[in-house]
Amino acid sequence: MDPARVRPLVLGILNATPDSFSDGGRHLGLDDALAHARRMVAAGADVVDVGGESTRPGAQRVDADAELARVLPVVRELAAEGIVVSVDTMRAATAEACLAAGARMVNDVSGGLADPRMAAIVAASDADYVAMHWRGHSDTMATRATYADVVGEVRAELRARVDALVAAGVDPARIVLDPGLGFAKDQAHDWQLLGSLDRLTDLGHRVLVGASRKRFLGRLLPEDAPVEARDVPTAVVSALSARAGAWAVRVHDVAATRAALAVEGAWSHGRADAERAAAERAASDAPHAPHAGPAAVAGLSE
Ligand code: PMM
Repeated sequence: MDPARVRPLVLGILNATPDSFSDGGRHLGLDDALAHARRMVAAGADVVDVGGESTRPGAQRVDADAELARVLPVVRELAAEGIVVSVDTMRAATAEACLAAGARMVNDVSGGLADPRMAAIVAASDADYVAMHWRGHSDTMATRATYADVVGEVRAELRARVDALVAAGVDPARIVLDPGLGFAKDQAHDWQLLGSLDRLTDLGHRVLVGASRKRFLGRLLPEDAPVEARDVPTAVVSALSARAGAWAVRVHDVAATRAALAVEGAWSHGRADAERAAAERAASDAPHAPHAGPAAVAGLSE
């Protein structure tokens, strides 16, 4: 890992939904949503990811007008304030309207599969596009969590999405890949994907990790732990994702993830500094060291 690398970007989650599993729709009102977004930016979010449709397991779809009415005013206002905004939507029309209102990134949990117009809308913009691994809508995704080799299959299915998006005119440099933790995956699948993140980064695209407050983290905690208790494991996943080469993490608790990323960054720098100091010591010692040519190296001389 390159110690000089920049830390992953932090996307702060703004769910403008009444039924989101993790913030219970507390950010439904426009003023509340804006205030929460500003707090996340103050805590260190690089991007605010605004979504108007819950994708929690079993969730029903909201209609397109309702989704747009939830997200568009939030996107417009935050973008006008100079905040970098991503819109979390599977709908091309919502993406298009939000891009026109100033969103700079489209975060599509379906990777372009839910709406055949999505690729063309993204291709016509200069926005980044997150293509998440997805096998179907939330009401049926649990039944699709069947894999012989989850890492290989997710990798292949993401690669197929990249091929389709590029064929539709999307610049490959703007595509970000996401393993889709919890989407048609059980907890063992989620951990295998996290433990093999290098198999996704080696596809040559930036990788985003969305683990925040998900069920597989809850399983590590006492049964009665509140959902906010998942913020510590989320922050640890953020730090480990940084080490594994993730470009961005998508989280609810921005401050906790920024702290965890600071620890990981300082740790990496500490290691690099120690290695540099050791190399400098070796170099300055070298002229005084006894000659150790090949013949003098024990066991290698004839
Ligand atoms: N997870 C959720 C929603 N959007 N987007 C991306 N790119 N990756 C994810 O893992 C992801 C997502 C579901 O979680 P939420 O209800 O807390 O937003």
